[in-house]
Amino acid sequence: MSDGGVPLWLDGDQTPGRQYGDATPPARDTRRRARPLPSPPELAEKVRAGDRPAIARAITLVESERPDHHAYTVQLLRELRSHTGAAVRVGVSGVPGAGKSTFIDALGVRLIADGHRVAVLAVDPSSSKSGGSILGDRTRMGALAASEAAFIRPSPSGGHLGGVARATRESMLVLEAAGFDVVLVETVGVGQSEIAVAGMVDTFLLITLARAGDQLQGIKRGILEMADVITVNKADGDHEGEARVAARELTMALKLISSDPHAPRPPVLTCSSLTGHGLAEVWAAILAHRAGLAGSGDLEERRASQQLQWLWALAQGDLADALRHAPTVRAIRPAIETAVTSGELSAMEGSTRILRAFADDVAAGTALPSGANQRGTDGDPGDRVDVARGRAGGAALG
Ligand SMILES: Nc1nc2c(ncn2[C@@H]2O[C@H](COP(=O)(O)OP(=O)(O)O)[C@@H](O)[C@H]2O)c(=O)[nH]1
Ligand SMILES: [Mg+2]
Repeated sequence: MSDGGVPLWLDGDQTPGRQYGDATPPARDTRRRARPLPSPPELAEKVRAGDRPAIARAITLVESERPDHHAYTVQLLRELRSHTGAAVRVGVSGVPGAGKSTFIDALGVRLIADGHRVAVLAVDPSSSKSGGSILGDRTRMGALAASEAAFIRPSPSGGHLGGVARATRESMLVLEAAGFDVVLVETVGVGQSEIAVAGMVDTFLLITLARAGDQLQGIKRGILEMADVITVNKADGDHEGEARVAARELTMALKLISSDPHAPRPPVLTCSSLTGHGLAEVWAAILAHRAGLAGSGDLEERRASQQLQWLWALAQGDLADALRHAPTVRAIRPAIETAVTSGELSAMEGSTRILRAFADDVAAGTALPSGANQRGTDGDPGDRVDVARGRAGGAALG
C-alpha cells in the first residue's frame, strides 16, 4: 500500500485508526488517558472559578452513564449546590428550521454585550455522535461560540430522553455554579423533549413562523399551552408584514383554545435574528414573565414543583432499573414471558408474580445494588434523591 512501510495517512489526519495499510498507529497519548480525576471538591472549586476545561470535564462526567461517574457527580453536585439557581433559565422551542439556533446566537451575543454570561444547552434525544446534534451545526452559533463569556454544549448523544434530560439538568447546575447567569436550552421541537425542557426552565419560549394559514396546524396545541412567550421569527424583508399578521392571528387563536379564560396568555411578538428586529422585545418579555413569577412567589413554586416531578421521575426510573436487574425477577422472567405470550398466564397474573419475586429480592437485600447503590456514594440509595432535591435548595422547598 505504501513505500518502505511508511503509513499513508488520510489527508494528514493522524487520528489512530484512520490510517491505511498495516503500520501500527502512533501510541495513544497516555498522559491524556491517564489524566487523574481531581477529587469532587477540587473539581468543584475549579468549576466555580470558571475554569473552562474543568467545566467541560464536569459536564462530561455528568453525561456519563458509568456508575462510578454517577457516584462522583453526586458528590460534585453536592459541592456546587449552594451556588446554583440564580440564572435565568429559558427553554427555546420550535419546529426544526424555525430558527432556534440562529436566534440563540443573535440573542446570546447581545446579552454578552450587556455583560451577561450565557450558557447554551440542548435536549435532543435523537442526536448521535456521528450525526451531530441540533447544536452540532456550530456555524449557526459561530459568533457566540467565539466568545469567552459563552459556553455551548451540544445535547448528550445516543441516550433515551430520561438520560439526556438528566444530563442537561445537571449540566445546567454546573454552569450556574460556574457563574453563567443566563442558560438557554434548545430543544428539537418535536415530541416529549419539550415537556422535559419545560420541566427545567423558568420561561418557555416558542419560536414559530408565519406560514400563511397553517400557523396553528404547525404548532402542537400542547406546546402552545406550555409557552410563556411566543415569537414569530424571520420577520424580515418581504416577510415582516406576514409575521405581524401571523402574530395577531395567533394572539386571537390563543384566546379561543385557552381552557381557563383567566389564565395569563403568552405575549406573541415578532422578531428577526438576521436584522435584530424584536430581539430586545423578546428578551424583555422573557424577563417580564420571570419577574412576574418571582414577584408572586410563583418562581419558587414552579421550581419546587419541577423538583418534585423530577424526584418522582428519578424514583420511578430507579425502580424500573432495580426491577430489571433484581436476580429473582431475572430468573423467572423468561418463564413468565413465555407463559404470558402463550396465553397460559394473564399479564395481570404475570405482573403479580414479578412483583412478588421483586419483594423477595428486596427482603433478601439483593434488589437495590444495580440502581441505587451504584449511583449513590457509599452505597447510600438516598443520594440520588439528594441530587434531585439539590437544585431547589432549602429556599424553594422549605
Ligand atoms: N430570513 C431569516 N432566516 C432565518 C432567521 N433565523 C434563522 N434563519 C434561517 O433559517 C434556517 C434554520 O435556522 P436554524 O437556526 O438552524 O433553525 P433551528 O432548526 O430552529 O435551530 C437557517 O437557514 C437560518 O439561516 C431569520 O430571522 N430570518
Ligand atoms: Mg438548531
